[in-house]
Amino acid sequence: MTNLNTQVAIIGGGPAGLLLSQLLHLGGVDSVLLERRTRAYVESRIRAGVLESGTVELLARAGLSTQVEQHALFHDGFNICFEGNCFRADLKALTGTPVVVYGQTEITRDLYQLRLGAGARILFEAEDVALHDFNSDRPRLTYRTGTGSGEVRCEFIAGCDGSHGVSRTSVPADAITVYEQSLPYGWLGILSGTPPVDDELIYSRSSRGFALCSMRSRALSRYYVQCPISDQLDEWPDDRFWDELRHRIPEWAAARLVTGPSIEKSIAPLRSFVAEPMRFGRLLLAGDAAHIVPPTGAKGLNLAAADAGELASALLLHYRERDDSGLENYSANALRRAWNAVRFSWWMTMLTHRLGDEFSDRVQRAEFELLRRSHAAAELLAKSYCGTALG
Ligand code: FAS
Ligand code: PHB
Repeated sequence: MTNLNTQVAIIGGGPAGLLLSQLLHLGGVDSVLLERRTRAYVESRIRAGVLESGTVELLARAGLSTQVEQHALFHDGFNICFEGNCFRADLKALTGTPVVVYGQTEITRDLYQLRLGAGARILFEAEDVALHDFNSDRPRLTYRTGTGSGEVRCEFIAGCDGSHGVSRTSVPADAITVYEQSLPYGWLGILSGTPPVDDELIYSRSSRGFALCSMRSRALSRYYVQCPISDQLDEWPDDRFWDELRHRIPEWAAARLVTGPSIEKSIAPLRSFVAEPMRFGRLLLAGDAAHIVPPTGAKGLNLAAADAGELASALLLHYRERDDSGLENYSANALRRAWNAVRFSWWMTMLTHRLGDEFSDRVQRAEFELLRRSHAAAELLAKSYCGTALG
């Protein structure tokens, strides 16, 4: 039995857990992080790609400014296209801030390098993590690894273990309320070593369904097409994907499309999920452990980072000033951000996905025309996408 003592025990080594661990470390607060998978597995996951300026500032606070400045792409706008007609959301003119394209894969890799380089206590392949006594002032975790079982005695537990983790489900059912809405569709995404079709992202609503043209660099493209959530990857060989993508994006973009073998291929669900509250005594939830948004609004990773930043500040206030106001306000603040992101991501999904009925088609067309005619509508879209309109 390996017994560890720390101030904050963190469950989950994705963006939320890693960023929290790094910000606490820089503030002089000790943590132990338990991650179910190997480091290589976590770093191999291809997920988010677009960062709000607030997230970039948090990453800089965590010590990642050089990596972002050297490798990120800064975008002043993006295109939304409806049946081939495009509207460019001019983020720079409408909000004054760009969005930054820097993959979640890179962020987790950078944070693991920083944390492990600083001697962080990170337990990989931690199995059977269980939470105990988090309603007391002496919470603890038990776990098992290949070398045996162990216990982490701590003062706080941060549940950063994503949507299928153990933290949220350890809370008594009568102490938590879950809100959920899913669409019968998913995003079939591929990563390819090909140049992007444009310098900026293209969200395209065609009669055949949604498509997104994104990127990770000028030589690495990330594409998505809407598909039934029941589809299997083996139904989508590369040729079928490229052909479907070509039919769903504007002709000027299709003409520039460079295809190549997929490096990664996966299907992600279109789902909204919020658990309230996000604090239970000495257990605090952050990131996907508490909320999920459809990727259409590019909010998931940004929400996780915002939770980690706010939770780190609240814990540092507790330890430095014995002031618990940050902890007391954490859940309300994080939920306000989460519901704002759910609102926008749901709206963006309803606007850009083929929902299969004429009524929705007509509403989408009217919404798209409003974007083109109304400065106020375009401004709200831009500020929501950049995160400056969200609480
Ligand atoms: P994560 O899920 O990233 O990390 C949780 C960690 O906890 C994982 O490493 C997991 O192994 C670990 N864990 C789970 N259970 C555990 C246990 N019992 N014990 C120990 N560890 C445990 N967002 C976007 O903005 N844009 C996108 O395009 C996008 N695409 C996505 C595609 C997919 C397939 C998925 C699942 C999500 C996508 N997201 C996207 C959202 C995603 O980026 C999340 O918002 C982000 O990963 C949230 O980070 P975390 O909260 O740290 O959760
Ligand atoms: C991505 O590049 O993975 C990406 C970009 C924008 C989104 C979702 C995903 O809205």
